[in-house]
Amino acid sequence: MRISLLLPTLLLTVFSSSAQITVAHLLTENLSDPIGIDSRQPRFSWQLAAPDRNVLQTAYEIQVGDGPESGKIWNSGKVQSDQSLYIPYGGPAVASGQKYFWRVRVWDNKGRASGWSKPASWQMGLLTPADWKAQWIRVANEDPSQPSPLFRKTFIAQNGIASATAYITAHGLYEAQINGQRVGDAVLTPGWTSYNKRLQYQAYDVTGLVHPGKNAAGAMLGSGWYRGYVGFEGQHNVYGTELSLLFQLVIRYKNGHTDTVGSDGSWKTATGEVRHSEIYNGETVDARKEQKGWSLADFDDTRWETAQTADLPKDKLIATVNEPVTKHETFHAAKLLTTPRGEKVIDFGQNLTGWVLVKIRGKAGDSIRLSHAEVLDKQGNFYTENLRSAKAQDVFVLKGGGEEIFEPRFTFHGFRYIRIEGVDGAVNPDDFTAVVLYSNMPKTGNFNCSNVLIDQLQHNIQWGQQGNFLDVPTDCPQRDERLGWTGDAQVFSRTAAFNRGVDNFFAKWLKDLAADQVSNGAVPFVIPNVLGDGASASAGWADVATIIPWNMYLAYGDKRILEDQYPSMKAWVEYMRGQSKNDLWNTGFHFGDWLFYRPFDDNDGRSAVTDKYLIAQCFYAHSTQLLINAATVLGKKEDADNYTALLKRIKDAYLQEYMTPDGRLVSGTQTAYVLSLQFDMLPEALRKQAAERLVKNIQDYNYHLTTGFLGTPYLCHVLSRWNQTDVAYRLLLQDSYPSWLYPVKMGATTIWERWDGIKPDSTFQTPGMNSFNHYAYGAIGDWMYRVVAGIDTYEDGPGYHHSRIAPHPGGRLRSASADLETGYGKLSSHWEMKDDTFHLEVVVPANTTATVCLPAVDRGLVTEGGNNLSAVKDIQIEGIEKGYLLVRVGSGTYHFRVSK
Ligand code: RAM
Repeated sequence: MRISLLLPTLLLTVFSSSAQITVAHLLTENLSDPIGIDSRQPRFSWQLAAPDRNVLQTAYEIQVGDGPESGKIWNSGKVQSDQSLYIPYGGPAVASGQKYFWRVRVWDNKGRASGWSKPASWQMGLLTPADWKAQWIRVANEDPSQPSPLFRKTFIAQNGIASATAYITAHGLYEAQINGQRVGDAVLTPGWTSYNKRLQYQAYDVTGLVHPGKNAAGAMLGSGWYRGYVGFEGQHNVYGTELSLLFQLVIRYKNGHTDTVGSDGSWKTATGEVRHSEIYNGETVDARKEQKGWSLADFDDTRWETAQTADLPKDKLIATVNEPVTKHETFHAAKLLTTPRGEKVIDFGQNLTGWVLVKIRGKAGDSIRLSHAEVLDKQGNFYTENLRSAKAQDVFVLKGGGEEIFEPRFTFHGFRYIRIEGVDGAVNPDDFTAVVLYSNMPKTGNFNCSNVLIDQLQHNIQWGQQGNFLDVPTDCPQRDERLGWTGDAQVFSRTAAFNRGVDNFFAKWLKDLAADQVSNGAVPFVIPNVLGDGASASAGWADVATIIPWNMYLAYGDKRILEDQYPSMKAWVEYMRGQSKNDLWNTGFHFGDWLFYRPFDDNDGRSAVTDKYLIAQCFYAHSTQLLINAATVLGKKEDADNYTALLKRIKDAYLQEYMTPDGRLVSGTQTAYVLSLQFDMLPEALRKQAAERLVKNIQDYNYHLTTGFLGTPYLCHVLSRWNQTDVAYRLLLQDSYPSWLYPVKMGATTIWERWDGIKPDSTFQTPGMNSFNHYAYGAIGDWMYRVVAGIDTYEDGPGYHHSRIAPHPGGRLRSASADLETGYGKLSSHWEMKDDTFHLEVVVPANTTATVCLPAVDRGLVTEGGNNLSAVKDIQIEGIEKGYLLVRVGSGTYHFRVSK
């Protein structure tokens, strides 16, 4: 009895005195064991873990070798450094297609050394055009109805296979197979880039698919973004008219030999069951035309035609840096309905992006047609008018003789409902599964609180992100648009970086931005640009060029995005400078504060219209400020000085043109005051009264926001910065139009494009522009994480190297929590009000520190882990700021209590 009581204490002592540090979670270029890396100096990141508090790394050693255990290729030696993210490889030149292994060990501030980590690996891509032995191939005479072509080739592999890697890309979309098995799990490959300038290939480890003896490899192609319809003006063939394939398989043998099987004039081609596909319009699959076993070695291809080689460029090929689109959640029918019009409709309960997998039985030639819709109308009928010209229909034709399974490949839809046509008799809802598609970004953030409507809002924000991060950040997934709208992406980017790991996603897209930037520096409305160079340079849209690099730098602490994007950032600021007269930029077309509040009955003149050139000048200043920030981080002193001088002139010109001497702005809207305050446009002395005017305006609208795309993301932040968090909470909790919770109350499961997509009388906004899956207004998520739960990073310790935990209880919330997987590990802030006592649990990852802001003015009212604050030796009191007690902590878990 005595022993058993003692044991836990004993174990605890032993455990803490010998507490070990470990190192894990090794990433190369932010990816786990990636294949196909372009960077000749790949960067390494890892995480430390230790059970005790205040752990900081003081040194590291990295070994790189050609096998898991060896450091033969490069040994960094012991490097005194606290850096644990993005350390560049420093060894001899890397070789194309070569696989490398690395491991790391670290030392900490308590004199401990970790053991070697488990090894991680990466494999280089094909680094030069000459590494591509394969040739581009295509179909000699394509059928005008554009069925998907199949290509195949048999080959012999020898004994002793060590590894096999497939490098594949296409003009169009591809799905590859080897010996009857699908290659990889990515869909809609090769993704979407500015194809004529940058075309991604994917690299796959196919060692398990290739065997000694006779094998077959092949691929099927679809039109996709390459030549299908993209854009709302009927554009198609934007990048070309013909589909082509580039396929290279490299087999390495244990004896050091390699075999390369590449697409060339010996490949065979035919068509199969995919008879037509378009992203907007859907896919037609006719199972009767299936070429069963078409990628098996013994398939009879004597009736297939010979593929034609094509002299197409290989110098634009790039490895894939972002996570590919893959399948995620699946949904079963929540309800089967017969609408008033008598149509059979399934409700999946969630507005999503993806497609429907169907199990079905019938006779050869029977067909089923699925149409997709986001909403039912007021009468309960299937509503597709807001899809505009996008047909969004999949048609499956049966071959008969048992259960058949259909799933499209080269399309996607934005939908919650499907209409089913062509099934005689009863529909079995279990035969239909909605499959969700999005870029495979790691989930990093969680936010929840005691208010169920706010939790639903967070759910809608996440689903808005998932539905629109499909290789590029799209505005919407359902209508004939689905384009990489720059304004939408910039307003949502900071929120996006909380919910999911979007560093590689945006790094890739920003390179397309730089590639498509007009030679005069103008940034297109959409990236990849399918609207032409004239469709560019709108304030708040084009500023994506400066805003996203800076936001990604803050969220991930990676300087490289600033280095890579710096010329593009600067070119955009120079564009505005070139357009300005006397430092005032007041020319050109601008979307303005897109979709701002307009009353239903527009007769009272209360529309919240903000002068577009006032907005342009604010963003001119903001982009210039971000360029100065980037120049400072990158040590470009001369640029920083020059742009600081320019910024002063931009602000002077602003005041002269748009503000009265007493501090009134020519547009008295929320957005005008929000942008002026957020971007520090006003002299210090006039800011407080500007904040008061903003609050007064909000009160005049009875605590409703009236902001559009550009004012909304900053609205609550500005209120909090001027100590008006209570007003911000009133806006957040507002549930009548216009507000964030109005759509939630109307049953939304994603963020809507417009505040009033469905009006209070259940009629719709104009079908010409009414998406129910548009993430821009979801930008409030950033305020929920950073202010409500209170997780933020200091700019001089970006990527949460030095984080700020500053929860703001309010809005009658009893509790709120946020968790974030940072580069260093999990950072959390969970707060709860219990009997007048404020409880805060904070988790800070190793190798970082945090400043915790506790809502207390007197340290005597605060305890941590039950002890009075001054008795806790590993917590440092930093002072009082705006009614908060600031304490500095190192890594570890902390339980604070603040009593009244
Ligand atoms: C529409 C969409 C998009 C927006 C542009 C200006 O096409 O609403 O989100 O950025 O307009």
